[in-house]
Parts: sequence; C-alpha cells; structure tokens
Amino acid sequence: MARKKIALVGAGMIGGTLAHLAAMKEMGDVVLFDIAEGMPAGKALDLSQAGPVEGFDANLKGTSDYKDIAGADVVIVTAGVPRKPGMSRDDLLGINLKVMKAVGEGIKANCPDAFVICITNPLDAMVWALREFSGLPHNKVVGMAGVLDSARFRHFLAEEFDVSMEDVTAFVLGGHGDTMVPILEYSTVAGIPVPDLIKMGWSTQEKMDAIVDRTRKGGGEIVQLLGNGSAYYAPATSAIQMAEAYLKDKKRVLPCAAHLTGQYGVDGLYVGVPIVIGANGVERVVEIELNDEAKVNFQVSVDAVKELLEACKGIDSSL
Ligand code: TXD
Repeated sequence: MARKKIALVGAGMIGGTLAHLAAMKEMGDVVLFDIAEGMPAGKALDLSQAGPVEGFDANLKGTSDYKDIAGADVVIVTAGVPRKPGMSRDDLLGINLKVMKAVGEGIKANCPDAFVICITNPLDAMVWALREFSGLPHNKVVGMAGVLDSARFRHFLAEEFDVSMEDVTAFVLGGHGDTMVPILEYSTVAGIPVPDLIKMGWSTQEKMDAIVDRTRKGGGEIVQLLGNGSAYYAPATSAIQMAEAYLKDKKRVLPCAAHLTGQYGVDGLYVGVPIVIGANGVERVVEIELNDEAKVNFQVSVDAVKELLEACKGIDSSL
C-alpha cells in the first residue's frame, strides 16, 4: 500500500513543526508548500536528513507549486500573516481571506478528496472561508483551536491538582482563546468532575476561575514571552492528533471548529464543539445540554464569529 500523503500549506513555524511530527510518526509522505522561495525546500531537506538518525521513512518535499499537493489525504493550512503593530483586525482579515481564497482554490483543483484542517487565524472565520472557497463537503473541513485550548487547560489543571496530565480531561466549547467556554462539570481527573474535586478540597473555585482566565489568554502569554511570533509546538501537536484521528479512523472525540446545522441553536457557522473524527471526517457533533451561564458564554462566541463572517462578506463579494 502506498504511503499516505500529508500536505502542509504554510511552511512557517507551525508548518515546519507539523512536518517534523508527521515524519517522526511515519504518518506518510509530506509536502511543505509556501509562497516563500526556497524555505519549504530547505526545511524539507533538513528534516529528511533527520530521517537516518531518527529512523523514519518518509519523502519530504518543499514546493511553491500547488500541483505538488495533488492527491493529498490530509491538508493542514497555516498559511497567512499574523497581526503586526498598527494593523487592524480587518487588515489581517482582508489579507488572510485572500490567502484562504488561493489555498481553497489550490485544494479544490488538486486534492478535493482530502480532509482539511485549518489553523490560520482568525480561526473560526478562516475555516468557514476556506470551506467556501474550496467547495469541499463541510464534514471534510475543520478548524483546530479546541484541542489546543483544552490542552492548555489540562496542563494548568494537572499542575494545580498535582496529577498526571494524562488523567486530566477538559471540555471546552466556543471560539478560540478569549471566547472559549470551558465546562467545568465535564472536565475531570480520572472521571471525577472538577466541581467534585473542589468539594473534596483539592482546589477552590477562585483558583479554577484564575486557571480559566489564564487558559483564555494562553496564546497571548506565549506571544509575550517569545517576543516574536506565536505558539507552534502545541498547536502543531494538536492538529496532528486530529489528522491521525482521520487517517486511522480512530473516531476520537475532540473539540474542533465544525460546521453546525442547527446543533446548539447555530446554523451555517463554524464554531468550536466536540466532534467525532473518523474516516468520514466529521462523523458526529456531540451536543450536550448547556447550563444558563454556558449558554450565555457560548452565545458571545457565536456572535463574535458572526461578526467576523459579515466582515469577510464585506471584503469579498463572492462569499
Ligand atoms: O489555535 C490556533 N488555531 C492557532 C492559530 C494557534 C497558534 C497560531 N495560530 C495561527 O496559525 C497564527 O495566527 C497564524 O495565522 C497561523 C500560522 O502560524 P505560524 O506561527 O506557523 O506563522 P508563520 O511562521 O508566519 O507561517 C505562516 C506561513 C509563512 O511561512 C508564509 O510565508 C506563509 O504562511 N504564507 C503562505 N503560504 C502559502 N500561500 C500563501 N498565500 C501564503 N501567505 C503566507
């Protein structure tokens, strides 16, 4: 059986880390696509030379030609520009929307059967636009944010409870970062919900509130520390987990930006919800009953996404 093919559109910090992880895990052959000249080929060559040491077999190729992503099984999109000082959100939206148009058309022409994971910010709007431009079925296009946000949450909870991160699960809904909605009742240590752990004296509501706040601002904390650029190790790992769920038909239950058709009272938008990812892409949306506070917070998230989509439609009349 031929190896699977993973196309990474955007070969920057996250793209390069994705390539490293995909090769190390022998997920398939890897194509690094970027408009920057030489850089994707340089990263592909460097990573290929890690192969003999690490012992992985994968063909890695760098390219600026969309034809090279032909037949990809999975496409992970990080292409775009981050916000620079003096730039408004609309400036960023306008630039990345154009990038999504080029990427969407490249996918449509070369690998319309792929499972596509979008990472580019502002995530919930860019994944929607990428789906529109590519014309792929909604169940084959998802956005990565929830796995990262919940991983950050799990890390902080594990530290607070002084237990293994493996035993901590977290349940988050809503948009990326600021508008994420953590549901403490469904976040657990080995199945014990956080509110019970508070009752057991393991922590306090105040500490939980502080952790939620830190998680929401988790991306910003790293941007500040790095001084240049944003997080890339954990975002890349999170997207790889989603890709593996598809390639191995694992039917993982993961929080992702998925297209809703009435679930949670939302129709026609991409919003962060738990979904089942298997060989058919998004196989199910997990819809839980929300309490009043979560409903209000979720609505804030949905309204923020709606506003971004309106801005996208104002910039590109084909949407
Ligand atoms: O949770 C999440 N979704 C995120 C999202 C977590 C962290 C970072 N998040 C966003 O991912 C971030 O705001 C950016 O929008 C993307 C990619 O982040 P990365 O750190 O990898 O950015 P880089 O290093 O700037 O890489 C972007 C690359 C760069 O090499 C550009 O040359 C390339 O994108 N680029 C393009 N590639 C292909 N096609 C076009 N048109 C293009 N334009 C720029």
